[in-house]
Amino acid sequence: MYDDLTIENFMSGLVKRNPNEPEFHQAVKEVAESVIPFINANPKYKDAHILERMTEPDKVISFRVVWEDDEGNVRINRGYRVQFNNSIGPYKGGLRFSPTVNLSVLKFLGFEQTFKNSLTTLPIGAGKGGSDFNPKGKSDSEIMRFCQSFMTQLYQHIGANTDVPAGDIGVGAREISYMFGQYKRLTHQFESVLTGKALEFGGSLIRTEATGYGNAYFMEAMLKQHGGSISGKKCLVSGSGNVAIFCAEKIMRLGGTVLTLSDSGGGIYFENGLTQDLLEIIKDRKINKRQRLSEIAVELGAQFLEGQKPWGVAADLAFPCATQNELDEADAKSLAANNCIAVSEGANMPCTPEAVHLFAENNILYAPGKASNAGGVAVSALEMSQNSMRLAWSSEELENKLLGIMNDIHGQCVKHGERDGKVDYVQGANIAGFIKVADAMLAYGIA
Ligand code: NDP
Ligand code: 2IT
Repeated sequence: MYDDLTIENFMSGLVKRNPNEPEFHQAVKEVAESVIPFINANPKYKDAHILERMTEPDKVISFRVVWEDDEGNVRINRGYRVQFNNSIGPYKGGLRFSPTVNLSVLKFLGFEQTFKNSLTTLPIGAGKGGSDFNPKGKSDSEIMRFCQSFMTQLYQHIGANTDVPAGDIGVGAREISYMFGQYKRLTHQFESVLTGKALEFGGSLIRTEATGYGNAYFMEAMLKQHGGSISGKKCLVSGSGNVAIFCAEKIMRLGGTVLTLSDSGGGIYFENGLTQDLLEIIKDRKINKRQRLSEIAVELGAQFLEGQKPWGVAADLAFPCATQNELDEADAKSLAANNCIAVSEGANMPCTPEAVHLFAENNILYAPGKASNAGGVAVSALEMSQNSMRLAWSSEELENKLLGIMNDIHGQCVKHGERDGKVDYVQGANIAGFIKVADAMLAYGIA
C-alpha cells in the first residue's frame, strides 16, 4: 500500500520529531538498519507503521523532586519515567540516578528495553526512568530523603500490573529499599511494584548477580557457537558496579582471567589476574563503602591507570559494563590490534556505532547489550513471578532458569541473525525482539 521505507527517510523524520536527542537517535538507527529491510519484506508491519509507533513512547512523565540536604538547603532535581511500550506486559525497566540523565538518555534506554524485554521470553513491557540527582558524596540521610521525595511523585504512575521499576546506574539495594518503603506508606499496598528488593521483603535470590552472570553466560554461548569457551581466556571488564563485579565473578568461575575493572576515575590492572578474595574486597569497598578504585588499588596490589579505560590492555575478550559510548573507534582499534576475539556488552550501548563497525571488519564477535545484558531484567521478571505466587525459588533453580534464558536469547539471535554461516547478533537480536512486540501491536489494531 505504501512505498518502501528507507532508513534515511525514517531517520530524518525521527530526528525532526525528536531534536537534540543524540543517544535516542543512535539507539533507533541501530535498530532501523536491521529492521527496515525486514519490514519492507513483510508489508503487514509497513502498512501498519509499526516502527513509527514503536519509536514513539506511550507516555513520558517528568516531575519536580524537592528535598532538603544535611545543611538545610532546599534542593531541586528533575525526575522522569518514560513508559515506552506495554504491548507484551507491564512497563518494566530500571531507574538511573546520575547527573548525566536527560530525556535523550532515558528514551534510548526505554527503546532498547522494548527489544531486550521481548527477547527474555517473559511477559514484560518496557520503561526507564530516573533523575539528574547525583548520589555521589551524599549522606545516607540525603539519599533517603531524595528517594522518598522521588517516590512521592512517582507512585501514582506505577503499580504491580502497570509499571515495575528496578535499579540501574546509581540505584541499588539501598535506594530500592527507601523507595519501596515510601510506596508502601503512600498506598497501603505491599505489592511487587519494584524489583531488586531485599530478600526480607520480596526480593529474589540471584537478582543482584543476574546481569553480570548473564553477560558471561551469553559470551560463553557465543564462543561455544564458534567452537570456543571463556576458559583460559584473558578478559577485560570495565566498570566496577553491580554489572561489572558479577560479570567478573562468573568469568572467573568459567575459567577466564580478569585483567581489569574501571570506574569514572580510571582503570585498574591486575597483572596476574583478579581473584575471588580480591573481588570480595572490591564488593565491600565499592558497594558498601562507596570508595573509588584509586583509593583501594594499593590494597588490592593492582596498578591504577589514572584516567584510562581498560581497552588498551592485551586480551582475548572484552566486557564493557560501565555506561553508554564508553568504547569508541580508537578503543576498538586497540582491541583488534591485540587480537581480541569477542565483545559482549554488559552495559547498555557501551560501544559506539564506529566501534561496532570495526568489530565486523575485524571478524570480532559482538553481542549487543539488549541480548547479552538481558539477564538482569529476566530475573526481575522472575522476582515478579515469585511475588505473585508468594513463594521464593532457590538460588540453584534461579541460576538454571537464568542460564536457560540466556541460551534461549542466544538461540533467537542465531535463528534471525545467521547469514552465510556467520551470526550477526545485532540483526538477530533486533529482528527477534521486534517480531513479538510488533505482532502484539498488530493484534490490538490501530492504537
Ligand atoms: P552501577 O551504578 O552499579 O555501576 C556503574 C559503574 O560504571 C561504576 O563503576 C561507575 O563508576 C561506572 N561509570 C558510570 N559512568 C561512567 C563513565 N561516564 N565513565 C566511566 N565509568 C563510568 O551501575 P550498574 O552496574 O547497574 O550499570 C552499569 C551498566 O549496565 C549501565 O549501562 C546500565 O544501564 C547497565 N545495565 C544494568 C543492569 C542492572 O541490572 N543493574 C541491567 C542491564 C544493564 P563511578 O562509580 O566512578 O561512577
Ligand atoms: O537495563 C536494564 O535492563 C536494567 N537496568 C534492569 C531493569 C529491571 O527491570 O530489572
